Amino acid sequence: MRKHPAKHPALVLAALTLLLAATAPALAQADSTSPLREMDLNGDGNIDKAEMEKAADSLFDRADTNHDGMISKAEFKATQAERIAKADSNGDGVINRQDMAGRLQRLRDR
Ligand SMILES: [Ca+2]
Ligand SMILES: [Ca+2]
Repeated sequence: MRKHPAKHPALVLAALTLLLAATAPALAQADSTSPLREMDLNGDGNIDKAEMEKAADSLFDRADTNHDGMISKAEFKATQAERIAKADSNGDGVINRQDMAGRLQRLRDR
């Protein structure tokens, strides 16, 4: 029998890490064109608990590619690899400051 995700601290930590990794650029660049606006469903300029939970659910669902209700180590690694690939503009497998600045700019331009 599988453990419920809430009873598995490593999975909860993994989900929170995914959420923070996804929202940190948005929170750092909170302007009218940032992904923060996408999270702000009622447009009040703030992210309330319900909006954060919805964003977390969305991220969780994207990472849980086999839809078993849990993020496995492989799914977590795949999600992180996808994030690195999106930011790694020159394809050298690492993220430098220039890559990060470019990624933030692309998020702002969405
Ligand atoms: Ca809001
Ligand atoms: Ca899964």
